[in-house]
Amino acid sequence: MTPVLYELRGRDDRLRFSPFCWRARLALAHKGIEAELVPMLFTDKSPIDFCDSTTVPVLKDAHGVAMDSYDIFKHLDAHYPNAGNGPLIGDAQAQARLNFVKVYAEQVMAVGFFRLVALDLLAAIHPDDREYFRSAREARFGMSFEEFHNVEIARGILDSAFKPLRGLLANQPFMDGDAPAAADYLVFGFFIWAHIVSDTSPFGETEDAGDPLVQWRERMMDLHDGMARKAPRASEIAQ
Ligand SMILES: N[C@@H](CCC(=O)N[C@@H](CS)C(=O)NCC(=O)O)C(=O)O
Repeated sequence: MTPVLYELRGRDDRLRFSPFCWRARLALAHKGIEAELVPMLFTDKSPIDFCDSTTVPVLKDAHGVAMDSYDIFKHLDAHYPNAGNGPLIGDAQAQARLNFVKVYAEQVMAVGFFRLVALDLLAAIHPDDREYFRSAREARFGMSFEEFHNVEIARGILDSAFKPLRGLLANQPFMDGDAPAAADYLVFGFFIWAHIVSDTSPFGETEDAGDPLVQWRERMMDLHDGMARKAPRASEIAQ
C-alpha cells in the first residue's frame, strides 16, 4: 500500500503548517518515500478514527501505524533502515542524545516561536477550528492569545534558545553533522511552522546572512527539492 500521512490543514487546504507533521513529511522525504497526504481538522478527527490517536501526524503503511512524529522516525528507521538518505536516528546512543534535542526543541525553543506567531497561527487555522484551538491553548498559556502574542518577548526567548544551535552550527553544517537527519527535522519543524503562518522573522527586523543559524535554516529550506521553501505561506493565500 502507498503510505498515508494524516496531517493538520489550515483555513486553506494548501496551508499545512503543523510543526509535528512537518517532521514526518521531512522524515519521509529523507527516506525517499512518497506518501498520500490526508488532511484533518482539530474539530473533525474522523480521518484518524481507525487508530488510537487524537493528534496528527499519524502514518499508516504496510508495516502498521505510527501515531507521533518521533515514533514515525523510529518506525521509518525500523522498517526502511537504509532507504533514501539512510537512518534518521542511528544507534541507541544517538537516540538517547536525540531525546535531549526533542525536549529542548519542544519545551524551550517552541515557546519562543509560539509567542512570535500566536495570532498569525490563529488566523491560519481553519475557521471551524479557531474556537477549539483558542480555548484549549489559552487554558494552557494562562492568558489570552492577544497577551501571549508578543514579538519582543518571543525574540528574547529565541535569542537565548538559539545560542546552543548557533554554537553547534558554527562548526558543522547540520545538527546531525555533515548531512541532515532526525535532530535537524525535530528542530526545523518549528522554523517552518512559523515561516508558513507568519512573515515575522524569528531573528529580528533584519536577518544576518552570515549567521550560522540563518544559513542552516536556508539549507533546511532547500532540502529534498526545496519542499519547505515551496510550501504555500499564509500571506500568499487570500483570507
Ligand atoms: N506528540 C505529538 C504532538 C502532535 C500534536 O500536538 N499535533 C497537533 C497538531 S500540530 C494535534 O494534532 N493536536 C490535536 C489537538 O490538539 O486536538 C507528535 O510529536 O507527533
